[in-house]
Amino acid sequence: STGYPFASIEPKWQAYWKENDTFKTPERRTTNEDGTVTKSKNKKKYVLDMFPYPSGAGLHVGHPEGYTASDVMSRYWRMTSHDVLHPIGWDSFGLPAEQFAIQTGTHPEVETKKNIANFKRQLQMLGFSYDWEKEVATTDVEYVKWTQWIFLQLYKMGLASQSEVSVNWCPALGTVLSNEEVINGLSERGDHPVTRLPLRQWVLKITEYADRLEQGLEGLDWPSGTMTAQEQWIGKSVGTEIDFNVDGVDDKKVTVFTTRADTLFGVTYVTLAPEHPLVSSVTTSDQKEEVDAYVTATSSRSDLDRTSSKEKTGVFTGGYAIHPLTNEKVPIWIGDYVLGSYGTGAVMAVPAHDERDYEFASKFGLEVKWVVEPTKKDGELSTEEAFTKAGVNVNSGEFDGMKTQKAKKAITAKLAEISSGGPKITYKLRDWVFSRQRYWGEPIPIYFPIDFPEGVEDSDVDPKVDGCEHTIRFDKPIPVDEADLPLTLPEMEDFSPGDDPAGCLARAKDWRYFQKDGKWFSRETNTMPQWAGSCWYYFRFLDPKNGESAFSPELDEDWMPVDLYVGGAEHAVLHLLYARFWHQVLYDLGYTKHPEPFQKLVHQGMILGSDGEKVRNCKSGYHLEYHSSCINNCLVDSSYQMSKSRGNVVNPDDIVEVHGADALRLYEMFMGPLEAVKPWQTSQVSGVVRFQNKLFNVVKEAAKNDASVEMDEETTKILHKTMKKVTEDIENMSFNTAISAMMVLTNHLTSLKDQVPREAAEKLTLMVSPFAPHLGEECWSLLGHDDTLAYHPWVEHDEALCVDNTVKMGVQVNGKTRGEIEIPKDADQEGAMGEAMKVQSVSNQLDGKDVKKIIYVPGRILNIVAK
Ligand code: ANZ
Repeated sequence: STGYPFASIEPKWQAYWKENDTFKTPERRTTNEDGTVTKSKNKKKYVLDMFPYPSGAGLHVGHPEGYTASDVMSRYWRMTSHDVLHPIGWDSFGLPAEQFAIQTGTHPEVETKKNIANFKRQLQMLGFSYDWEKEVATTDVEYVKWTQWIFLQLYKMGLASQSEVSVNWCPALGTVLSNEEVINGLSERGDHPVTRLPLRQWVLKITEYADRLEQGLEGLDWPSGTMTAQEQWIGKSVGTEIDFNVDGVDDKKVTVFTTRADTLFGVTYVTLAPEHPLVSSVTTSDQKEEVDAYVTATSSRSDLDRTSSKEKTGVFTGGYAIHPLTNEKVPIWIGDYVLGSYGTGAVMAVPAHDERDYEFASKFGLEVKWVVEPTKKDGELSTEEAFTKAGVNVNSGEFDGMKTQKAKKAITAKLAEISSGGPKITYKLRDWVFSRQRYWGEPIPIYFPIDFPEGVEDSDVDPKVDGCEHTIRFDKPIPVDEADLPLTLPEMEDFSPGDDPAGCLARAKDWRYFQKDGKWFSRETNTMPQWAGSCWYYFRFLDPKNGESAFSPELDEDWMPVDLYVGGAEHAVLHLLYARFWHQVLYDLGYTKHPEPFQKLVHQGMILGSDGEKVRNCKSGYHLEYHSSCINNCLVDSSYQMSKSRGNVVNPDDIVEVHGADALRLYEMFMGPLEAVKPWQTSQVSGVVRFQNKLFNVVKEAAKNDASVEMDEETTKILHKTMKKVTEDIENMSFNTAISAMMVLTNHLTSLKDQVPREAAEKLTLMVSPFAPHLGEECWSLLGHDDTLAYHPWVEHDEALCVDNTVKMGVQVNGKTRGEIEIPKDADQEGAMGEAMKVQSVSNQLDGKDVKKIIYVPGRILNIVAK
């Protein structure tokens, strides 16, 4: 058998698809001559890949894994009468291009364009069935325009505002980083030191959508791990708010948030976060020095640090709070285990029933009051540690004897009755800090008036000139007129952030300062984070050339929501949360009819290298956590994440050059279940190459035959079983098992030598085509078709031909297996023995012996006892 000449065949079909617009997205509605509209009768599938960041390194073998999976589904759905939208584009703003620009002086746009061209070449080389007419890049001026337009909608809804935020400022990178981007006080990218700094920032009020973001998850077909991660990120907490008056300070009260109102009688002190606004009013003069020192000492610690350190720290303020039900005085402390940004920034401390409070109280010798006891079946109360489980109330006055749930309700109701509190829902979710002090992002379309000293006229001054005294009125933001969008970036030579936290655009004075109706204004110099562009690209794919609006309502109706979204789990939590937030806002504004953007979500598992950074050390800790079930798998354990520094990155270009695109696609789908973490083994690519060659040769044999070569019974059965299995497996996105089934069929057809029936070869060709589309088209044409198979109806099996009416069973002689027989399922003992005696190894054993007993359970056991 000869090898399959992929090197000439693959480019040929790629050119064919391009020339014939094979993968042009079908119109879902057409306007007839009489003005009526006809809608497509087909079902639709919107198949979306998480679009790549076009890095300088080009595609990584991890990219084609997800892209092949979505391509298989797109191709399969086209063959099963669906209208398919399968677009791709570029998430092309971001730090690396900017860093490269700073180092080399090349404009980030130049580098970005070059990288996009390379990525595009690679994706086309892999034969993905994208509709390239839909291509968009988040850096396209026309795209930026609509990203800015969405920002303005958020602004008009009151969902975008400025605030002084204590941010993670990284001087080396010259930018603010999110909490997730800071690990142990260092930037995730580059390991530079990070400090806390108050900075004016644009903030998007995602918290106003917390409840919707949580509710909306219901009904989505997403991996449970990602669902849980989103839920945890949103962190809905149902509890009670309780007011404590402050002793001797009449107009002030400390409000706490608790999920354990039932433990109210166990409160022995109250703890404020060091940044709590009441700290100075409750602190007595004796304690002031100590309190001030503590507040300063803790101000640089991150929330993560504060909550994760075992050793509790704190100071007494000297002040007291009044218990709302007992009127007892309890001391007010400050402790940094209480976060300023969660709940109310204050807690009622119940050391008997909360571990953190217990540790704190033990350290500072504070009182512990037990107010919940275990129910009888749960055993005795131990006073050696906090009892944090539910139980029965004691020492709680009228609430004694109530079980935890009931006590929570009763105490909350009582507090509401006396106007000292009530039920409250709190979220862990924080508002989204949306400003970046960088060049390579979308300018935020806002400007501010400028004040000059008394008596100075705008016409007399120029704020661009050094030394021109002026004040920018950040408190009076003005949105750019929608008609003036896009607001483009200025040309600059030096893209480095510098040490001005206002960002490098602050130096682009000709861009920043402008006059309108004789008045001077200053533009916002912050840009949007990279997340912005990826929040709505799936909408723009519907309608990438629309100059009038971001996308048309008809196309939204025709194609949304995304039916299948494929991408890595790494970015999942934040990207999906941010995108869903924007989507819900656009939904509220009536721009989309669909409340959620992504109906089904699938993550491809990471592909590991055979050398390099161990997955266990994965910095984000994410893979360890997310794939905890895989970590015990020895393959994963001895494999490593691919990284440039370890030199174990497999480049798709190299694989394609040696084995072809289809081999790479087949290998990536054959490696194992799509979602599993899998090690790359270049040596195993030869397995799928052999399959590809065999399949090609089988088809060549069949192509020589006419209808006189008929399907024998065995071939018919194998074929139908394979068609059933491959169809079901694709539906379940179980691609590796689909490929195995095709391998079995191919081996069988190979054994028929030159007697391969055309029917079998055609069906096999259709089945393999979503996986290996070039091979599929080539075989299809060899079989005499002069049209693409991309829209040919998918194979259909006959259920009756798929059931097995024979069974294979082992034959034992005196309890030892000696051979195997295949007999009809309902064969009787005589029939089974007849077959067994034909098996040489069985008859040899029985030679010269008397059969004493036969144990036969149809389909299960045939044991012959002989002496
Ligand atoms: C009293 C109490 C008694 C509590 C008890 C727990 C057990 P989640 O589920 O995370 O919402 N808490 C409230 N605000 C806090 C803050 N800003 N920083 C740190 N801790 C805070 O947990 C809510 C619980 O976390 C609240 O209930 C409060 O402690 C604490 F036996 O109040 B609890």
